[in-house]
Amino acid sequence: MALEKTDKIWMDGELVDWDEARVHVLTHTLHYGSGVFEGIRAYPTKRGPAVFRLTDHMKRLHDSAHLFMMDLPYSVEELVEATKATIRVNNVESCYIRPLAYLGYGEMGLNPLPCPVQVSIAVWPWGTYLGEEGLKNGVRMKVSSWRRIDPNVNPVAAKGTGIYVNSSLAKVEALKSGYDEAILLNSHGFVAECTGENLFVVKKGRLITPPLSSGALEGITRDSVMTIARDLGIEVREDNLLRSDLYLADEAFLTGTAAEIVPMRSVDDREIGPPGEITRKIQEIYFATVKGEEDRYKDWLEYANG
Ligand code: PPE
Repeated sequence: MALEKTDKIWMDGELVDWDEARVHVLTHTLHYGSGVFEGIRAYPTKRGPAVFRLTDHMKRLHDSAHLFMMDLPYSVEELVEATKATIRVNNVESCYIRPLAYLGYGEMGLNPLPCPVQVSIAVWPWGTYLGEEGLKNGVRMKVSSWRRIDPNVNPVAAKGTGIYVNSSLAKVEALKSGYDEAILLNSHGFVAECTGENLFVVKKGRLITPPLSSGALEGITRDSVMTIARDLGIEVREDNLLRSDLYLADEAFLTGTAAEIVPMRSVDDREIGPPGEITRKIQEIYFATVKGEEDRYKDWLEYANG
């Protein structure tokens, strides 16, 4: 998925030309993975581009920074306004939004505390993450041989750049083995999540997702899906899952900002089958919600022009 350029990237309060948005090779985060980031999407609506749960994402960026003892020089409100301004100046109808807070040039060595904290926000059009075909008919999953990072190795509640080496290893392993995406178990052997998505299974009409104590990120799409499902009268539980629970699921799907809501067609070659009724219903409401077509969830949208 080659990046589609837009005009400007927000860097520390300035709107910089896309091709000029550079950092020094001795940037601390490039060496030690000491950054935090977010992934957000804006969708086209009748009132222009609407960012889905923008404030919640920027709060999570602040929480991630807090876990790494990084003092962000911008408040949640300032980051929200900067994001809207970046969308406006680039004139995009819909886009993926990537805020990044990183430790810049100035100090080296493992103590990050003296480094300057810098922030950038880039936006670009980004199509379906796991493909149109996957969104419609489901993806093939593989349980990874890599374990999800233990919460006492890294604070997994943080979207920390360095933590994603774990996800990338699992992703590459799955792709090279002919699958679309990986599922990571934690060090206790329970299911945690996918490389950049949370996961849900449907069993006997109930929705089950691993608890945060599994090491899964507290996904904003995960939270939205739990709300939508409960409003539909579907019981939702956070429970530890074994890999066999995946194989025996009636339905299963993954959730994330980039991936959106994608059915799982099989796990380790055990067929789950075509997307089921609950999966399709939740997908339908989610896509209507992000486009501003669901009154019930209109508070989740933050308009770039308003
Ligand atoms: N788990 C992980 C590890 C994760 O990275 C994400 C988001 C999620 C769960 C779902 O969280 P949420 O987006 O709040 O529902 N992954 C982001 C990065 C993906 C990437 O390719 O980079 C995203 O979806 O934007």
